[in-house]
Amino acid sequence: MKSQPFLIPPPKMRFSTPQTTPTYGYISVVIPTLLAKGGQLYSGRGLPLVQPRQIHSSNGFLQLNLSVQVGEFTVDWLTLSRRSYNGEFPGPTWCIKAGDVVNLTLTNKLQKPDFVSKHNNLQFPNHTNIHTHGLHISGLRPHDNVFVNVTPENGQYHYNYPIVSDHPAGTYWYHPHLHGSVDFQTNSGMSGMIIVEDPTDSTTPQHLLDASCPGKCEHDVQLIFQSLLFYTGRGFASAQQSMHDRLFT
Ligand SMILES: [Cu+2]
Repeated sequence: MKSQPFLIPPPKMRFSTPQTTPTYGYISVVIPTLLAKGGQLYSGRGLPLVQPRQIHSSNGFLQLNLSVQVGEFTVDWLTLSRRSYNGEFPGPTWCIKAGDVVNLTLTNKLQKPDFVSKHNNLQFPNHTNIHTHGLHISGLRPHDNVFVNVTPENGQYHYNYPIVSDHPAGTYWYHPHLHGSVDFQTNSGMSGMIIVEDPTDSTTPQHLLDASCPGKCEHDVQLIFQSLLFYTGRGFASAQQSMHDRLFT
């Protein structure tokens, strides 16, 4: 883990034209995205497709520990440092079933100080929380409450998500939702999939059972499209500049 992902820079670091500033090292690069199953195919540049790590529930529970920390990954000659879940890009996939309970401990290993701006501006790159898309769960604590604020230097929150017994199967999504840093942290790579598996009883048609988890997991390929490398427009680097963030490569 890299030690300090955020620094409030001295005034001379507040650039209006970051592209000309060597300190930030802004670059324009396009690296081919490869889509290949099981990391078997290479184009000669870029990385093979890596399947996100899956964490499966057992006996009706999914016990999860997600740590927000700086991770590094290298594509050819380029090494990127990004805020991440457990140093993984993307975060691990939660594989659950209807009727399960998800117990998630979110720990924030980023550091102080944090950049503060006006309400509705980009701010708080090192504060975080977590939010899910697609799950039919409560928005109250300790469930999916987006007003939870997990502070840097080991702030922690224990989320609890009871998944109803008739929850639809599907592929869903999680990402941070602290107002001010949602875009920035999500663009950094902090997101992942939630798979509610098909029920294996008679409510699922055989042709689906033949092509999906839990019986035929080898037919599932997990894909997330993530804008980790956008260095122009409303991408990671623009947000990074607005938040005076110096974590870069
Ligand atoms: Cu969202």
